[in-house]
Amino acid sequence: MPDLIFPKDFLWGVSSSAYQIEGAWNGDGKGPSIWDWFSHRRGKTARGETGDVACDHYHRWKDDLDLLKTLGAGAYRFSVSWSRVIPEGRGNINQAGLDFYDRLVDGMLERGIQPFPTLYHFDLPLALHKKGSWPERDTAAAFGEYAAVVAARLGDRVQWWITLNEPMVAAVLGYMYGTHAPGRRNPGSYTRAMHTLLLAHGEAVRAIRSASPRPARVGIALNLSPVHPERDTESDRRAASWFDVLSNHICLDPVLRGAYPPDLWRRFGPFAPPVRDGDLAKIAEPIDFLGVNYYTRQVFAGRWWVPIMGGLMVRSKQGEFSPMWEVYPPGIGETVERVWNDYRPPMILVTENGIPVPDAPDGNGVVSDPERISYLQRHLRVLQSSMAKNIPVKGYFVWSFTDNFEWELGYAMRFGLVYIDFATRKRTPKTSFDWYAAVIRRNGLEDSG
Ligand code: IFM
Repeated sequence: MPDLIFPKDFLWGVSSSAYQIEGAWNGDGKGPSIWDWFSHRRGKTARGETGDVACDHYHRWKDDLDLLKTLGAGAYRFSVSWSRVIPEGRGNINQAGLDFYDRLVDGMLERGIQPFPTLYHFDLPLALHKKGSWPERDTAAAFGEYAAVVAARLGDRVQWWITLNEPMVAAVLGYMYGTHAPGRRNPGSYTRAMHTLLLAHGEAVRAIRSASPRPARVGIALNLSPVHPERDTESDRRAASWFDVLSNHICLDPVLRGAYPPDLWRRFGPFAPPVRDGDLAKIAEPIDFLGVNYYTRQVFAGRWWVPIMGGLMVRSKQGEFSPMWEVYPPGIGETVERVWNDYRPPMILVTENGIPVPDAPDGNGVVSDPERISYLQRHLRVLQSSMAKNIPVKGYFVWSFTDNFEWELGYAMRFGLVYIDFATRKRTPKTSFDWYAAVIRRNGLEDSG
C-alpha cells in the first residue's frame, strides 16, 4: 500500500479561466472584454486565433463537470467573466450571464466539487477600458461593485473566492510590453495599472465579505517564481534582486505587509503611480489564503544599459525546457517556503502548476503525455517535502483542466489534462488525467512515482 502522503483534508483541484475556455464571446447578452477586442485585431495572437469559441465550455459545461467528477477533483477553480455579468463593466446586470455561473456552481456542488471562482482573469470589460482601463483609479471601484454583485448571487453556496489572477502579469504584459490585451506599451500606464489592480483586490476582499450571505474565505492568486542570478557576480546578483522586487515583492509586500517595497516607485521616477493615503491599508485588507501560481524560475543577468530593469532574463545553461519555460521543480518548494517564512499568510494554496506539451492523439485516439506526468509528479514531490517542514499548503490545482486558449500564443500551447480537438471540440482525457485521478484517489503519490 502506498503512503497517504498528503493531509486528509488536502484539496486536489484543477484550474481554468473564462476567456480561455468559455467561448460564446457575445452570447446571451455578454459585453465585449479587452481580450475579445484585442484578439480580433490583426497580428495580436498566433495565427490570428481568438477565444470566440475556445472550448465551447459555455455550452458544454455539463460534460466538463462530468469529466471533473470522473477525475475525482475536490475543487474546481474557474473564473467569472466580468463583462458576461455586467456588460458595460458598471451598471446594468446581465441576468443570463449570472445565471450561467449560478448553474455552474450548482452543477459542481451536485457532483461534490468545491467551487473556487476567480473574479478577474485578464478580461476587463471593453467599456471600462475605453474609460481609462486599469491605469484609471475608478476601475478599482467598479471592480468592487462587480465583486459584490457576484458574491451576493453565489455567496450562499460559494465559500472560497479569489479576487484577481496574476495582477503583475496583467499589468506588465498588458500595459508595458503590450503582448496581452489591451496591448499598451507605456511605463506610466503599467505602474498605474499595477496600483489600481492591487486597489481593486482590496476593494473586492471587502465587497465579497460584506455581500456574501455566508462567511467567505477570500484570497488572491499571484504568479511567483524564484529569481536566480545567472552568475555569482555583484552585477547579476543586484539585477536579480531588483527583478525579484518587480516580479514577486511588488504584489506580496502591499497585499501581505501593507507597504510597497522600499525604493520601488522611486526607481520609476516620473512614471511612479499616484498612491494616496489609505490605499495601502485597503490593499492589505487581511486575506484568508494566498494562491501561488508556480511554473518556473527566472534566471537574470545584469546589463547596466537596459533601462529600468538593469538586466535581462536569460536562458539557464543547464536547464530542462518545455516549449515555454524552464522546468525547475525545486522552485515550487523555494517559493512556498519563502512566502511562508517571509510573509506568513494564513494558508497557501497552489492555484496553478502545469506544463504545455505538444501532445496529440495516436492512431488509437490515445493522448499520451508522459512529460506532463513527470512534471506534475516532480513538483508534487517537492511540495510534499516543503509541507513536511510545516509549510501550510492546503491545496493544489493543476493548470489546466482542459487544453485552452493560451493568450497571445493561441491554441498551440496545450496545458490540459484533457485534450481538446479544436475542430470538433471533442474532449479526450490524456494519460495525465488517469495519473492525476489516481493521485487524488490515493491522496498522494506512490513511493515509486
Ligand atoms: O494560461 C495561463 C493562465 O491564464 C495564467 N497563468 C499561467 C497560465 C499558463 O501560461
